Amino acid sequence: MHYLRRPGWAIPEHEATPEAVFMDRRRFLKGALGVLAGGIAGGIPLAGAAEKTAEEPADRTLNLYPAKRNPKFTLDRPLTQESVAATFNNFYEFGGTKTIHFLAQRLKTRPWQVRVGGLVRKPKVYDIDDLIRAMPLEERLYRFRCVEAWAMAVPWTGFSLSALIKAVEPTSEARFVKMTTFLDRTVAFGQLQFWHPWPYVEALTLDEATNELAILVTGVYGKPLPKQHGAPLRLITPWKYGFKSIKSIVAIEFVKERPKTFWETVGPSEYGFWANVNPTFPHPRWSQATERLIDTNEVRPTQIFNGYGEWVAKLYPDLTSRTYFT
Ligand SMILES: Nc1nc2c(c(=O)[nH]1)N[C@H]1C(S)=C(S)[C@@H](COP(=O)(O)O)O[C@H]1N2
Ligand SMILES: [Mo]
Repeated sequence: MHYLRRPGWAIPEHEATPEAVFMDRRRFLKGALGVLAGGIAGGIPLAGAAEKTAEEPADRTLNLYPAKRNPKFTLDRPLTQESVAATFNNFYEFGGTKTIHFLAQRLKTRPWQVRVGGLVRKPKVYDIDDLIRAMPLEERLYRFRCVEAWAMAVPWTGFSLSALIKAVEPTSEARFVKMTTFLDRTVAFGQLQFWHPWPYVEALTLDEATNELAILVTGVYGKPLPKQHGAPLRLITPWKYGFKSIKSIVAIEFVKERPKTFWETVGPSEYGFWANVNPTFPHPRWSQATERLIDTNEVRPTQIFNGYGEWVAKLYPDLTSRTYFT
């Protein structure tokens, strides 16, 4: 999902052109200038950003890691090297390349609130640490598959999304769960790209959201989640392409109508709502038959539902329908 000039255009990582890199640098400069201008207008010295980070309150969940591993979820491949997973990321808020881990450190993840509302009986604004402490944390080894045909295997720490859903009691009208990422252009320079539909939004049907596999993730490799992985709270739906796994969530809303998601707005024929992994339905511009492991470069055949059909195939009665797999 790299961009050329026009919105809605994306190319896989292995086809990235020098132009894409150039555009990225330009965006970065634009972002830096924006922050500079903001700093001057506000009379804030440029060191302000660094001072802000230093003020970040303590994370009150540190003693919860490492969480107990759930033995039910096993892998068919080695875990991805932690250092590779932490330095090869997609987080467009911080830029369109894979190396945004240093820029993501600008995000302040404490204090942090998550607003849970919409069609529920018990809406609530959670402080992130209260939420994490109230939920049953566990570790799960999951495969992860990006629509760009790279893959990894990671020990996530988190809790089942259904535990939170139960706590807020959706009404019978609720059919979709909509999730939204933070919006702060002074921190995330990528959000200065006015042609993108910020903030990042994702959604699941209520059936998908209450499936056992869907988890809200707060940590990885036995530690709290690094910012580039979407701290302090991100979704993981391992049977779907990675773009569904929305990062740094600030709102979870129960709605009646299917929400329009960020990538669906950018390119509906390339990054659709369902986005279930399937080797037999190619992306319009590349094959999905195989995937490349990001640390070893090993190429493996892609599995339908990323190998999680046992849990989720029942949610999609028509397996021949391309709709479910774009
Ligand atoms: N808010 C937000 N969430 C996001 C993205 C993003 O750009 N912004 N990228 C998605 C994509 S395309 C992928 S593959 C995964 C990458 O997760 P990782 O960097 O932790 O491996 O995050 C997903 N969640
Ligand atoms: Mo992705």
